[in-house]
Amino acid sequence: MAAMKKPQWISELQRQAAGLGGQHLRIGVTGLSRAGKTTFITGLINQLENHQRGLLARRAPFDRLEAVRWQRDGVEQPFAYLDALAALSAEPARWPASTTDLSRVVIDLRFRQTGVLSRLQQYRTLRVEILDYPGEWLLDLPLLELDYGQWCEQMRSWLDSEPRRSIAGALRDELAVIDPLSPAEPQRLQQLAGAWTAFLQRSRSEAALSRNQPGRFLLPGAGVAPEMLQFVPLLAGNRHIRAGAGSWWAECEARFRYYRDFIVKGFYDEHFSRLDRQILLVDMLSPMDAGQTALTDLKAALESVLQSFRYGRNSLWRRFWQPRISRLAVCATKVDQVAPEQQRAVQQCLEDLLTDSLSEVRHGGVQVRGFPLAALRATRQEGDTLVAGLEGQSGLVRYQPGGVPAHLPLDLQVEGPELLKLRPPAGLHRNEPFPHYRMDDLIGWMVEGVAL
Ligand SMILES: Nc1nc2c(ncn2[C@@H]2O[C@H](COP(=O)(O)OP(=O)(O)OP(=O)(O)O)[C@@H](O)[C@H]2O)c(=O)[nH]1
Ligand SMILES: [Mg+2]
Repeated sequence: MAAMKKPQWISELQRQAAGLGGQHLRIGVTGLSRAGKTTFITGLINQLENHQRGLLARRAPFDRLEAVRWQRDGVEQPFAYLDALAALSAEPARWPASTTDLSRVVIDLRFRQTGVLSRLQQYRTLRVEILDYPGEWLLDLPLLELDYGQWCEQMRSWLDSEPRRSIAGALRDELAVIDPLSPAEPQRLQQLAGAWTAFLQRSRSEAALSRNQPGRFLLPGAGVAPEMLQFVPLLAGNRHIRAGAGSWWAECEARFRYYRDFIVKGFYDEHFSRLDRQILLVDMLSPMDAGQTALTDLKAALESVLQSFRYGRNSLWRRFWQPRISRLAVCATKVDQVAPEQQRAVQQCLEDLLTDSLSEVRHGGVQVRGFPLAALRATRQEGDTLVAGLEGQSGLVRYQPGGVPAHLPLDLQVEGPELLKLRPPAGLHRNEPFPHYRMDDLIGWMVEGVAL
């Protein structure tokens, strides 16, 4: 019998369906320095690559996932997945290195179609795009709203209070005595910019502070000329100053403007434009451990990052209303450091910290959900103790993590659990799903609602 010719309308439908088959999902992974972004992205690729063996296998639409391809060809600055894997699967295992520049992740997922649709089109593809970057850069977003004089005022008020006042020490006085209208001294300016960088480093390492600006002083990234990073806040200045060419003020202001309008704006556009969904990763446990000032700074830092959404013509806030970002996952990271029954309390403390910002985001029509997350579980539970390896040591330790309050008190005074420096678990391999907490729930929620 001769093969039946396919009616033309079926061919046309097939052609259209093929055109519709490729979907894009841009996920913004937003997190301050050390929040766990790189480990999370590595874990995400690992869970997707091993979807058949992990918890995703039982969850729609991943039960129809046929193939996963981590794309490198044609991707500018691809994410160093293999380097991260090499560190994690080393003997002894190491965490991925802290990020020093922007990189991109592109993952293509191919889903099998079922039922009637499968006649028209056998597969649908989803391209997931994510950026990784040093967390320090995120803290520059609020600069988009400031001019140089306002920034100087803000820095003066930050340096007036502890712990920044003590950390800055003599630098604060040096910056305060400079007359902004006097002629600039390039060599001294260079020294002061170096001293400001050292101040930011100490704020981060000694006091666990989050708001360390300008972030590129800590991690410049490629393509930023070092001389453009030579400016400091002139503490005697204010928003009303106007100064002639060649003055301290003019020199610092010009570089501040370049920093704000090209470097920060460029990153903002790259990170925040065209996002479909967003994952906010927050290491809540370290600042809870460090104490009240670290928590206060974290709160202010996250609020200002979330507020960046509201500003500007190209603001996310407007897209929330449209709404373009339809889902925001808020995740307390590294919760494997506490007992499983304490993990929800860590998440609750994070949501307590961000109550106002999150209700504004919800008000804008965005779905918000919390996930106490561990992208990579470094601990194992045995009875009421946790078992894990410590960084720089062999063997395992058994310990009981301290308590986590059910809620964050309003004055942010908490006794956090004592944290140990854990190393990743032994025996990780690219072709086995990593142990984790709730990565499957999060990944499932991120793609929910995408027609696949
Ligand atoms: N126990 C545990 N520790 C984690 C986990 N994820 C990250 N960490 C720890 O947190 C550190 C920082 O994680 P990264 O993934 O490098 O964080 P990041 O947000 O990429 O940091 P930057 O690149 O510096 O902005 C790691 O070196 C680990 O010590 C996790 O799932 N569990
Ligand atoms: Mg990183």
